[in-house]
Amino acid sequence: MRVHVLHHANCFDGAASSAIFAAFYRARIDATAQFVYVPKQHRPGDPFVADDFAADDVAILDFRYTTQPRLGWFFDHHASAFQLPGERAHFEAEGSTRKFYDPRAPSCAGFVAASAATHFGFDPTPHAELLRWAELIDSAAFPDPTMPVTLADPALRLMTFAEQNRDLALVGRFIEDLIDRPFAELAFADYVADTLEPVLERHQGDIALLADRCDARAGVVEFNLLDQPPRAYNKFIPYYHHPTIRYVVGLSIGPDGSIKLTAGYNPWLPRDGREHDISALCERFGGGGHPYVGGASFGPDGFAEALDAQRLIAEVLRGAEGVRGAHAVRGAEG
Ligand SMILES: [Mn+2]
Repeated sequence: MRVHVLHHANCFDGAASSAIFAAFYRARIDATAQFVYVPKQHRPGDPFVADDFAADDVAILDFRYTTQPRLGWFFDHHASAFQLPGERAHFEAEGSTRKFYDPRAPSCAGFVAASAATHFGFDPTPHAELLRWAELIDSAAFPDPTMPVTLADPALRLMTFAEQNRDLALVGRFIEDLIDRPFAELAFADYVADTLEPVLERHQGDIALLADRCDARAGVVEFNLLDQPPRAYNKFIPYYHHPTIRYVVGLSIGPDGSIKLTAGYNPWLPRDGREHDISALCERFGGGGHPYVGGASFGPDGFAEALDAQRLIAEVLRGAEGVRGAHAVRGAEG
């Protein structure tokens, strides 16, 4: 039995969801199943290719739904799970007992564990460390921006490995290791340490670069790193430099050479202080994500389009300051 595990690429929750799913599948569905872990990147239109479904069984974890008839399992918690016409109706009409969606779940890994426990008798307790950190990391519930920027904790080293690793040969190995190796050991395994060493060194440079590039105005930080080499940045650095900013909207060249727009609401501010659905703003530009953090990708020659998108999103987010001010005035009068 060959199982394709299509999961959100370069995301700790995507890797953690895959580990929990494989542990569950071996325990409750087929102990001898062979897993092929296929990382998937968001893109406008249909992000899947025919090869994704060339297996005996196929799961999608922490990533978009598809009406593909070969899809066997689905677990997601993204607000943007259903983007193409008819996808949500297809999911609801099918009523599959193996496809699960809950946009309120703090992490997909936790959602897989809870769903598999409830519906298939899976025991997730051996994976408590993985699940605890997946919940904390994916909901950005860090006590302060220092934890995810200094990256001193083993779990934060593993998060960084998942986000930065570009060696496809290590994707499956890392997911399998997440199933049964303690974090304190895996975080310093040779292949993890080798991958992290240059990443952490460059990260120190990124902290200095973003101190210089973050432009904070009316509650919104914008940064533009389109003149920098392709890479992924730690998304918490702007909040480390500007701990009280409301929103961040940035542009960079992703590791695959595409232009990445990232947008977020400060995770250290009260949840109910957010005036905008970041996912919906990003969907206007073919992207997606969660209500409080999202992104969009543009082709390597999409500079003008990406700059327009950043400006428009930043304007909408800044506009909220005016709206809130007006309400305050009206409130005072009324
Ligand atoms: Mn997730």
